[in-house]
Amino acid sequence: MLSPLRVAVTGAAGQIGYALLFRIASGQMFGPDQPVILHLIEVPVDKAMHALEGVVMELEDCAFPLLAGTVCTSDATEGFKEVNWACLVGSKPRGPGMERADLLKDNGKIFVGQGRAIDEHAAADCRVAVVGNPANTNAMIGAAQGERIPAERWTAMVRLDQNRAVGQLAKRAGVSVADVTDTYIFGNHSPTMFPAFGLAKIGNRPATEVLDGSYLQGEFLETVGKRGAAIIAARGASSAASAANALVDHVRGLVTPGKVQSVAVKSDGHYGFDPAVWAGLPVRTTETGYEVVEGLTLDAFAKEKIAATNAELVSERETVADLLP
Ligand code: NAX
Repeated sequence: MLSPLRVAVTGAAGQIGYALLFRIASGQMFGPDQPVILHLIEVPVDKAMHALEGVVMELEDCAFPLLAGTVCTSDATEGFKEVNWACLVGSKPRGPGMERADLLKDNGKIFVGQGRAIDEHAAADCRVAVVGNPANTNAMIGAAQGERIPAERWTAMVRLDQNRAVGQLAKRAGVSVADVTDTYIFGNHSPTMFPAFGLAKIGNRPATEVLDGSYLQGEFLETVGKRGAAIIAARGASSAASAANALVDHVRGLVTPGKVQSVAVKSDGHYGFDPAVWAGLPVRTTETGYEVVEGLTLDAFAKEKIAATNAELVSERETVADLLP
């Protein structure tokens, strides 16, 4: 029997948390033989902590054989103590009339505190997956607080955008999602992100041969870029099950050597991104970590889109400059 992994989830009583925890506890994130201890972290507000008690009751009622324990807390030191993975889902939603700069700064402060707590208290092998928005910049802020945990262990989630792109391409081409490959997201998790359809393949053929260029440059990009808003308009609440599913894919991919997927990581200048920003890039998992897939050919249209999403990431970095050491 493997010894349990400690997995922290912030925002554990939120929508995504509710769709996520049961999948981690059932073994879908770390595999069918890997026990887990869940560290459930919420804000120190009675309503949230009370809701969390209910979630823990439901976890108990699932009698998951792999769930070796739960820790419920609003204290970051206790929450991140000895964790091997930290899934940072919780963040402050944008309120009415709130400027984007204020949202960046308010959430940035959360990630300063959590970045420090992870660096001080997590296990030496800790890896971090940021979901809470603005996810790329939050990951950059969290990583910047660290002295012990290397910055490349901080990732942010763009896998939902990748899954959305794959779903749209398959639907349009009338094929199974399994026939759509090489679909990568470049840049920010925001409407500026670029699903690089020029690299995608459908049934082993370039997507650009299978589907119309005007669809790919127009409706496809618009649908994927605005999917989150479309779900809010239809459901009255933001994506939760698909976001939790994407996080399971993101982490599962990062612990499975040889997997290639879109992950927001410190760009180090790949594909023309500013070296200091966290950008969605195609990433291959290795035995010890991951490497950015290099050498993919991008056309002038793709380069223009990447320059635009890079500019947004650079401007987010400038907005939160006072939170960076
Ligand atoms: P909810 O508002 O349902 O839940 C968020 C939870 O986080 C709340 O229970 C809140 O009390 C808690 N929380 C807030 N600050 C916290 C802190 N400092 N420590 C611990 N817990 C804290 O939101 P939900 O729908 O679950 O979405 C969570 C985040 O995911 C949002 O920021 C959202 O924008 C982001 N998303 C990111 C996606 C991505 O692809 N990267 C897609 C889905 C989602 O929109």
